[in-house]
Amino acid sequence: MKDMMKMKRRDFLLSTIAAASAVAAVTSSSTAAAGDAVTVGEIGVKADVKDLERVTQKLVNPPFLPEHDQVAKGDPKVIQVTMDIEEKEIEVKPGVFVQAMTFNGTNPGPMMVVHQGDYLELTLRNPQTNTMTHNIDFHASTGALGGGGLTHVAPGQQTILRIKCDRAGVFVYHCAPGGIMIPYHVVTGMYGALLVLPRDGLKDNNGKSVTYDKAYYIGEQGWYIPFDEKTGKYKRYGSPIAAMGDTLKIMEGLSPTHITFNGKVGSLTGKNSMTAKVGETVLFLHSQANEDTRIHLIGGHGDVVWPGGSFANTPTVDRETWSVLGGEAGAALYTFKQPGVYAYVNHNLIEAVMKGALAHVSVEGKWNNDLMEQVQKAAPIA
Ligand SMILES: [Cu+2]
Repeated sequence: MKDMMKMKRRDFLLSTIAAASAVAAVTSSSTAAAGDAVTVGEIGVKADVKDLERVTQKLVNPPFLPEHDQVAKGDPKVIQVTMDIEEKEIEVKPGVFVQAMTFNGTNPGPMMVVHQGDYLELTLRNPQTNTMTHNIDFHASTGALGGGGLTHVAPGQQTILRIKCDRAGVFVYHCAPGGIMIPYHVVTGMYGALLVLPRDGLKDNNGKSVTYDKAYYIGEQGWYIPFDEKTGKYKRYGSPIAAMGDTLKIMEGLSPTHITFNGKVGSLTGKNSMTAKVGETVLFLHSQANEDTRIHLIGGHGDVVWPGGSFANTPTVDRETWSVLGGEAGAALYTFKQPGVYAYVNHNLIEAVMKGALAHVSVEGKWNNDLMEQVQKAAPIA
């Protein structure tokens, strides 16, 4: 009881210090707004965003994630990233081309990784060589259409946006320049994801800490590519503007002509397969910015799955298939128990096998006969 009283008095003192510091932080900087005050450290003292440590994150191409700690080290930081918008032609399947719009030249755009409480500061550049105005809407952020209202950049311009990452989960970001350009830019490839890890790392359904040996980011994309009945081939265009009229007509049918994992049919199969070893735990991050999907690891499971990619909710366990809605990202953890090639699919199998939504995980290790054994090879019926 006495200890409790002591704690209460201590908390009261600290909160008084915090409030005083917050005022000092705001008044000491003519440029800082009240919202710039941030809680750092265990004692809850307020500091200014400009006083936080700044770290530059080097973005990498999916399916890989930038170097990161699973458990945060120290106080919240400002994580600085730079992305260049690239309008480019992508061959989504041999002989099938699309005038894609991309963040940093890849579909999906790169995964960014921060911890809850960190700030993400993005420099978004739209090079003069592009033809369109773009912007970015972070589903992880709060306000101004996810930042979309503050980030329009015409060719030749750049903008800097800072967001507070106050929710833990994995979230889509996408271009949303306005009107019909919103779906057009998204279904021509312009989206990616942001992973906001809890500061103390991931937890399972019992609140027990879980870690991963490796993580992969799979971005699913529905493409709407006009077909030319005369030539019997998919049409090819010189620019996103030239492709727009025909593409919008296909989009109205709501049925993608092609669906890819990471930009191209086969970008994660064969020699490009994801890899793991028996005993390794893999975090699969999957995003879809427009259409609903359902993910299944053929021959494996989702040991721990965070529906909607939210780490604030209790995860589900032992899943056979898990859904990722259009406009969200999901996270699933699996420890491999058998070697071999696993197919990681959108389990609408038409979309997987006929449209392209399929990847492979190649797993090395020793076969466990207890889990599965071929008791008799195919032979004539006795
Ligand atoms: Cu755009």
